[in-house]
Amino acid sequence: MPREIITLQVGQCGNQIGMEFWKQLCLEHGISRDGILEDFATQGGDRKDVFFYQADDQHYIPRALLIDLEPRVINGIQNSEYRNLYNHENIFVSDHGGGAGNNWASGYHQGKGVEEDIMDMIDREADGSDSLEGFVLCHSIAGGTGSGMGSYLLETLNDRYSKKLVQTYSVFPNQMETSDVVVQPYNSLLTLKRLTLNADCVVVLDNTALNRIAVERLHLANPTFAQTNSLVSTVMSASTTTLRYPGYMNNDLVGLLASLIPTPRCHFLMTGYTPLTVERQANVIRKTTVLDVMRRLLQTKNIMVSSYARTKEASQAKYISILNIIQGEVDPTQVHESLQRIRERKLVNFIEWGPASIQVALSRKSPYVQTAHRVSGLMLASHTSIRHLFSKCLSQYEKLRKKQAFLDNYRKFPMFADNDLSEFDESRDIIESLVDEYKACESPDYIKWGMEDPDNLLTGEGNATGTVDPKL
Ligand SMILES: Nc1nc2c(ncn2[C@@H]2O[C@H](COP(=O)(O)OP(=O)(O)OP(=O)(O)O)[C@@H](O)[C@H]2O)c(=O)[nH]1
Ligand SMILES: [Mg+2]
Repeated sequence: MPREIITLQVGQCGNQIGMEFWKQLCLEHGISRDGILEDFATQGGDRKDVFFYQADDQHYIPRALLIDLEPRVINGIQNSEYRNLYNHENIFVSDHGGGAGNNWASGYHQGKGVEEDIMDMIDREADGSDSLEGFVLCHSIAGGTGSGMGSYLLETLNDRYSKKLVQTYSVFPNQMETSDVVVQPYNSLLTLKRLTLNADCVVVLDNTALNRIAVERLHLANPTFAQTNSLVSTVMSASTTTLRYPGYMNNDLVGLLASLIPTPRCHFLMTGYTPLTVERQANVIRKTTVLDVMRRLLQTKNIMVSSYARTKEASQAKYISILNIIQGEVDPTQVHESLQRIRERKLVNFIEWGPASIQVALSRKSPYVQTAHRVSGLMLASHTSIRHLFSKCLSQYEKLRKKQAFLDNYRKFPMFADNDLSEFDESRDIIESLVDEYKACESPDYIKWGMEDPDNLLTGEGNATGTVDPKL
């Protein structure tokens, strides 16, 4: 029985990374740009129905909604070679086409205005699946549409599909670039509240780290979005391989996430991938073994989140969980030996209140995509150093808020009318509590955290009693 997943790509970034993801999935499953199964790809064995459905004429169609408040990016997709891939009924571009102008409040408010149209599309897709597992949202947290409208959609999905999983691929802004959106700290903070309260799992894609990896690891002087997005699509497709190539474990998203997220609020994941290559770049061929791959996945330089590993405080940081998805020609005994070696060398610092083990899923590789490497690996991990990324968002927010900068843009919308800025304060409190919870995870007493101090039980769902979200 398929456990279908519906993807919502919202805003410029959401649609651009979504597009790359579908390109990669088409390649891996032997589906042409028009959605037609290639002659060489008919022997099957893979599960296309999780992410695609078939039209009456057997075309494969992505279970994807393309949503934006301005037409440019979606027009680009509709004029590209992939224009016949998507279901045109699943494309939503706002009538006025003006976007949300990097304003979360505008995106949120406009989201509310078009809720009915979008929910009709979502309900139609949901009705078209046999056993819907959940939703994946692709967006950036810094602009207006992906962040604000994305936030509104997260709240609505939580309400309407409360039993379904919601996972996001959330792009965090580049902290090194001053030219990026000036009000991004406001937009990020308000979105982070929804990612904390209304998502079951957030895969953090950090433009700061993606850029650094492109420069340092791939030797690209000025990486373009197309290049960093190819890193993103590699991660997105690798993290879904166990769902698309069924094996003996992690065949559905619930199973995949349950082992990574032991307590519901600490559901932000970091990723790492090796060996990395970018399209059209000459491949450096080297011998890859399982141990090499697993070792490299643990190196901070390969992690796609800026984890501030060089600060003193970071030495306290610990892994809460690790899942390595290894693809290629692998003998399970090599996995066993590699894990033993990593344990002996004490290469991983785990939390003390849970099972301190790296989980490994061996997954098949697409027979239609040639790679130069024998073995490749993706790491999905929950690590307490992610709190530094949230602290950074908080401190940037405080700076801007202290100056009362740019608040008028927000006051124009109902949520902030009459100078009511309590939404900002509430979001700040929730993120502060999230940072505290990750810090508490570093202590062996975490299980007791939040029990004595009622302030830490902001929502009643995020306590640390060791219970797993009932959905997981
Ligand atoms: N990695 C990556 N980041 C992107 C991409 N496009 C935009 N961003 C980042 O996303 C943030 C801006 O958000 P956008 O997605 O452009 O904004 P939007 O959701 O369309 O919202 P508005 O245009 O303000 O209505 C900035 O931090 C950009 O650096 C992309 O294709 N890849
Ligand atoms: Mg936009």
